[in-house]
Amino acid sequence: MDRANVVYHKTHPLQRRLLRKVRIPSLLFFLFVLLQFPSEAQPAHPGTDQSFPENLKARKEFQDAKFGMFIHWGIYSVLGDGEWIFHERKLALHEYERLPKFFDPENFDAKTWVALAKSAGMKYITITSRHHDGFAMFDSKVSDWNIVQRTPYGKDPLKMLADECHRQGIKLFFYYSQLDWHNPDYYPRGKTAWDNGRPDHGDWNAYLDNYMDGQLRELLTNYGEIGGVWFDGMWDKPDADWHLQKTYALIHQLQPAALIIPNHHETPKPGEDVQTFEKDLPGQNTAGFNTNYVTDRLPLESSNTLNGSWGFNIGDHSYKSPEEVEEMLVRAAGNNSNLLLNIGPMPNGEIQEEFVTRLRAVGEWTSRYGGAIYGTRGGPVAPGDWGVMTQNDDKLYVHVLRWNAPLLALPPIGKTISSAHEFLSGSPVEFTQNSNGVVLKVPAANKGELDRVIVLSVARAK
Ligand code: FHN
Repeated sequence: MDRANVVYHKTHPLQRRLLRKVRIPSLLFFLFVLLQFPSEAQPAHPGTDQSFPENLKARKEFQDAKFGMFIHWGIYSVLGDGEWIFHERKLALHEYERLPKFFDPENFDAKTWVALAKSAGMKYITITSRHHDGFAMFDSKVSDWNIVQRTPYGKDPLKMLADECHRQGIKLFFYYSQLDWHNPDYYPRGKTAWDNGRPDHGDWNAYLDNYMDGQLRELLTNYGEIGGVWFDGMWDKPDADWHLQKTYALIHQLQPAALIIPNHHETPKPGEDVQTFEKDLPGQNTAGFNTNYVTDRLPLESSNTLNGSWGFNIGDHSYKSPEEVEEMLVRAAGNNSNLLLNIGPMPNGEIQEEFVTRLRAVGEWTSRYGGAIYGTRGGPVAPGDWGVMTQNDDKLYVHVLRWNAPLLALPPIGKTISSAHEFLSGSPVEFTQNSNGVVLKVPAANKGELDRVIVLSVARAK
């Protein structure tokens, strides 16, 4: 069904005959029943209006996936100093517009990128289709400010990536920056504005309805099935009318299963499918710009960087170790969230060795521990410094991350445990359970063992 454009047809003669037969009291009753249900156009709660089955299925698959690769890649990588360089150096338009001429990623190989994500145990990829510089990394007809028309490379890497993702069976999401430092119609400008030579006027409606929606239409039409759109940048103009319902309806009309993931750092709004948290676990807000509110209606995601940067940063050596990434993944899962882990490829199309080796090491870990992560949900016990719990069907997984004592006491879990064993070895684990909770005899950690996982078997939920 076309959910964006609900068309009211004229009454058919057959309908007219039927209507004559229906008595007024039954009509009033019908109207009363109808009013008991929230209409699609005006959802009762934030984010609850996607009731169509493809979308609900996609949300569940997203939650099951747990681990994704975030890729920030654009012409800014040429300068090797992150994706904000246009803004940070306060460059003029005509200066930044020289950059595409140096962008020629001759070593880009979609197959290698997708294979790397898979080897890390990542189940989806989210790539910048354009960042705040507004430069489209895809073949866009809406403007020539794009990779095909402005760079010597002249090809569409997102098309190659999408095709490869389809081939290798991994979902592809497009990051799309609503904030635009290049287009004059991004006006009135927002918090991050500087004088880069754009005129002091512009057509905001044209920017949203023609430019942005035009590009989104391209992304959701020309690249096959897409996992969804990851929006960023609304925080630049928090009080503006972003025509969100129009844009969200367009996306769901073109691809009902495509998930809308907005990084606006606010409470989810109608039409959104996932609540995402930047550099934070849900609700923790250590970064200072996320909301503390955590929805219990939508899938959750936490994004973070493998070093300290999103876009390629030649001087950033603050790499996270594989163990740090693994702990992030476990803690995300215990918080009922996915982890979207970022890398910034180089301008030649290669992914730097430091990322590759770390991702492969994480992959070794996920290949052994993935059974206690993928397809699970967080809980039932709330996460703590000691560790987290995940669960599915008839299994509860206790991930012991920081606990030196031989006994671990957990609060009541609401289910009767039939047996307990170590996840990797299968060796039985001693436990007691009563109305006060559960006490586990935690096996001693092997050298370098990050996550001691104990499996509790319980009765399957009916
Ligand atoms: O400004 C961007 C930043 O460059 C990066 O894309 C991150 C990713 O979550 N989001 C923005 C800041 O909220």
